[in-house]
Order: sequence, then structure tokens, then C-alpha cells
Amino acid sequence: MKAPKFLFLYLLLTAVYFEVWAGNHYQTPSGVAYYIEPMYQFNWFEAYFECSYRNMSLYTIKNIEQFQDLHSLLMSGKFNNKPPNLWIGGIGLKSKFFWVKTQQPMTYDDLWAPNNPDNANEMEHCLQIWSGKRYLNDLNCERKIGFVCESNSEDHLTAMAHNEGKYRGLTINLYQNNRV
Ligand SMILES: [Ca+2]
Repeated sequence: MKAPKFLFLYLLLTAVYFEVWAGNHYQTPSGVAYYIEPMYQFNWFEAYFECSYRNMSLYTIKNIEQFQDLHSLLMSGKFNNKPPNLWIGGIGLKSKFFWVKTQQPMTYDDLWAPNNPDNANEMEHCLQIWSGKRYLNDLNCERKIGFVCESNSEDHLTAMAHNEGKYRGLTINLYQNNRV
């Protein structure tokens, strides 16, 4: 007779865990998962850190279909039928942008909002998805908006190599400290 009680507890804990884990995780119509922070509280550098902290990266456009899939999610009822202003993983100078993650140039000229990139006041060096506009804008990196992170799973080997380097550095530091 105790089984139902344990079952209830298990289901409750599972629900709590899922709620904590799910947080700002969203899924597109085609099933791709993103971490999206819609609150306007982060400059580009903070957004970059927030994604890295989660072992993710600021979103990089790989093709139009992938972007439209994300945009469909942003246009869904989850965000008041209006895509939030979100930092993505592009930076640039003089209106030429590239993706930080892949170091490839930003080539989707059809995705810029009208009259952009305009590098207004010569202060707009970071890339955003623009609320209600089609679609991208260059913006002052210090502005506080939301952000969207993508998984690094396809970069697993790169991440492993990075971590190995980090631990090697740690070993060297410890060794040096012992010598002092
Ligand atoms: Ca602009």
C-alpha cells in the first residue's frame, strides 16, 4: 500500500526537477532545443558568458530553414506573439559581421531589418534578433536585451580539447604553487 505514496513522491520530485531544468529551455516546431532569456537584462558580453556558463553558445545562423524554425518558436504564443529582442553570436565592424562560434562571415543579407546594418552613431557592433522587425539588427553591444543560446553538442570534441587544456593549466599552477 506504500507504493502509491512513493509513486506520488517520485512524480512530484520529477515535476520539480523538470521545472528547474526546463527553466528557459524551449523547443522549435522541428524539435531543436534552445535556451532563451527574454528579459532585457544582458549586454552582449554578459549574454556570451551566460551561454558559455551553460556549456552553450550564442545562436549562430547555419541556414535560412534553421533561422525560420527558431523564428517560428519566437513568434509562438510563448512570447506574446512578438519575438523578443535577443543577442545572437555575431559581432562586426563597419557593417561587416561574422559568427564568433564558427568565425565565418555573416552572409544572410536578406535577414537584415530595413536600412540595417546601419552602425548608428558608429556604436553598433553586435548582432541581435530585433523585436517585431524582419529580422536582424546591429546594436550597441552595451544595450541590455535578452539572448538565445544553442547547444554545443556538435562541438563536443572541441569542448573536450578545451577542457583538457584548462586542466593542464591547473596542474601547472598547482605545481608552481608548491615550488613557492
Ligand atoms: Ca542598427
